[in-house]
Order: sequence, then structure tokens, then C-alpha cells
Amino acid sequence: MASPVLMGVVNVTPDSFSDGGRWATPETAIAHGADLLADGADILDIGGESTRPGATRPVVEEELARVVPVIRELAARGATLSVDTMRAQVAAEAVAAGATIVNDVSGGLADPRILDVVADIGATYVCMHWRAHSDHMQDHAVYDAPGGVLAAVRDELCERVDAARAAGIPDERIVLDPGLGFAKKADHNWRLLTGVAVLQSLGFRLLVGASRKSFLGTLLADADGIPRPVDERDDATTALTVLLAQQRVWGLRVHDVRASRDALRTLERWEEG
Ligand code: PMM
Repeated sequence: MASPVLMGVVNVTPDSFSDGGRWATPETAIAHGADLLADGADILDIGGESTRPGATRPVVEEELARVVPVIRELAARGATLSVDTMRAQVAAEAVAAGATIVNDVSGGLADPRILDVVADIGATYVCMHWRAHSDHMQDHAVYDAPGGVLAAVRDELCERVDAARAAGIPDERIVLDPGLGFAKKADHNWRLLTGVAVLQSLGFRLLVGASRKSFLGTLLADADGIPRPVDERDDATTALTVLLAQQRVWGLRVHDVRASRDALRTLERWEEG
């Protein structure tokens, strides 16, 4: 069986939780993208807006200034690129600059025009489960209906698929994502991971972004309950890469591409027998 594709994260932001500020200029972001390709990334995900809990949004001009030069240069080098944006205008300009995938963490809820733009330009659409902007998303981490978080995420993703289809995006260009950490507490994330087969059964390609997220910090907390720092969560991320590959997800969005690539190579060899 084919291994999942690895989507390497390039956050061109001063304030992302996972790598805030390290790749905030076009030059450092381009160099980082090149390193991730060398490490074995299949796709680079270029984002100009931090979605960490509590983050405030950049204006659209700022977001464009962050991502477009990076996309243009990495596309010229032959990379497959996705743009991590909730905005229709950014999606359009990123695709014009060379991106072929629009990774919309809001699943079309933040700026519904993004669905029409994606349909028109023929991009692949990553449709993530989302309930609210980052400054208040954790207020929406409530899944009390029967079936809990798994049924709610499945059903809410199906509603977004309906909207994407209505805009004219064909199913084969839709990728679903459970949106770990977005309006979700640690136990919600674990339920979505261990129950991922329920989401797989919808029949769409599935992308999962667990890399370095705070539920891993909680899992690996020290004896005093202090969460493991964000830059020390890659080993747990790599463990999830293997587990999710065994569940046959389509793609994994990770920061440490080399570790996940090595893990997938090891799993491929294991499966050869
Ligand atoms: N997580 C983040 C940002 N973008 N996109 C998708 N499709 N799935 C995710 O889980 C996701 C995302 C937040 O993480 P970061 O700050 O490390 O980028």
C-alpha cells in the first residue's frame, strides 16, 4: 500500500505556536521549504496566518505579502505547494503564483467566496473541520450530542462537502481534515485519531495535522503537570505518523519531515515482509 503524502509546514508568521517567527521572512521561509523538500516532503504548506489559540488575524495585504513571494519562488523550483488560508483573495493570488492546493482550515466558513474561487481555478481543496476563529474557538469545544466528537465532526464535514459541491468543486478534488486542536480539547483529538476509520469511511482523501499540537504536550507533561514544550513533541508526532499510515490516511501535515519520512520508509519495509 502507498504511504501517506507528507505535507511539510512552512509558517511565514511571527506568531505560530509550533515554530513562531523562525521562518517569518521570505528568505528564511524559502530556505526552510527547500530543506523540507530535501528531507522528503511531497507538498509544502505555506501559511501567512497563525491559527494558534488566541491568535489575532493579519490584514489581507499582510497575509499576501507573507505567502505570495514564497510560493512564487518555491513553485519556480518545482515544488508542489498548498496555501494555508481562509481567505478567497489569498487563495486566488496564491494559485496564480503557483500553488495547486488550497488548505482552508475553516472549511469555507470564514470566507464562503473561497469555495467559488477554488471551483473556478481548479485547485485541490483541503476542507478542515472548524467552528470559530482562533481567538474564541476553544469556547466551541463542546460535543454533547449522541456520538460525541466523532459524529459531530463527521456530520459537520459532510455539511461543508455539500457546500463545496454546490460551489462546483468535484469530490475528487476534496480532501477532508478533522482539524485537531481547532475547537477541540485533548480527549476530543484522541477520539478523532483512534476513530479515524469513521472519517475514512466518508470516501474522501483524509489529511491529519497532529504535529507538535498541545494535546501531545499534555500527554508528555512532566511530573508537575507542566506540558512538554512545543519543540520537544516531534517523537510523539512521528509515532502518530506510523499509526495513521497504518490507518491508510492520505496525508500527514508535519513540521519534522525527515523523522516522518524515515518512519514511513521503515513501515514500508516492514510491510514488504
Ligand atoms: N493545523 C494548523 C494549521 N493549518 N491545516 C490543516 N489542514 N490541518 C491542520 O491540522 C492544521 C492546518 C495549526 O498548526 P501550525 O501552527 O503548526 O501550522
